[in-house]
Amino acid sequence: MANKLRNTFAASDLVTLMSAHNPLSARLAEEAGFDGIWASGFELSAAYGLPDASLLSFTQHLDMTRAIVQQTTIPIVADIDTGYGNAINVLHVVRAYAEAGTAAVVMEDKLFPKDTSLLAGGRQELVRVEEFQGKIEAAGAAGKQHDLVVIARTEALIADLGLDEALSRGAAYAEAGADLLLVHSKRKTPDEIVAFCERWDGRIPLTIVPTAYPDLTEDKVRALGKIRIVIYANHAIRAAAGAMRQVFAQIKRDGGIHQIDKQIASVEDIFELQRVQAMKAVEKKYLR
Ligand code: SPV
Ligand code: MG
Repeated sequence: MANKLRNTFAASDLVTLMSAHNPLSARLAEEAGFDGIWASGFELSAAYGLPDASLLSFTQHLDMTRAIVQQTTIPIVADIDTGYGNAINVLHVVRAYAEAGTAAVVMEDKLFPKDTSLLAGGRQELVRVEEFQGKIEAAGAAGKQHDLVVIARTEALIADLGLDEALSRGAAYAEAGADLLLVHSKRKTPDEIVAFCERWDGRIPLTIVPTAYPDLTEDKVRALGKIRIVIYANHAIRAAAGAMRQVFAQIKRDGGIHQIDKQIASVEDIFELQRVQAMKAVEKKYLR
């Protein structure tokens, strides 16, 4: 089967991915019209009530990602963090994600165990360029049979190593066979990413995660020319946390669910998201 993300590339100039931490959030993202899903490590960690610091096992993330793949039709881009170890771990891990049906993996050049990128004062240690090139080659080999897209991610800007280091790492990762380069920035304005884009020679397309610099709209991204994927990396969990907090507080305040009932998704809405009708249709066929 053709890789779904490559098909999406052919159909749209800028691919937008929405985060998800379970199949329900992924289904809502698909319903909203996003091109694909970001199976975010940060979101799944948060859903478990844990920091995004290599605490979840690879199979915990893989199991949820597989469940997301099974309940959606759009391409799934899996966040595999550092690849859970060295190039041998990467071979094992990437094969499993490819077999689960993901369209792409994003692997970052940090040391395992990692710390999350946007945390002020977080530990941000990078692996050697040669080591990460080996890991990219391993990812490419492991995903080849499934035409998996390999996105290499540099954390050079997150680690405050500067534009030159980010650019040279990006070039080295392209040389190792990455299909795209994700360059992450924690600056509160788009300037750093814009400067990177201007200096990037375009040998492979870029992916960005504008969490920290939300003013970079899709129109502005298109104008930069070299960016192919934008990832809205944590908006499912942030939307869910904010909405739950508000609703729970109102129920406490009101002393019951009588006021909130009309304001939240109906039980029928959830039935629809669970595809209950489809189950009823097969019940007719098989239940005797
Ligand atoms: C994630 O969503 O898990 C990411 C993006 O990797 S960030 O949290 O900004 O590192
Ligand atoms: Mg992550």
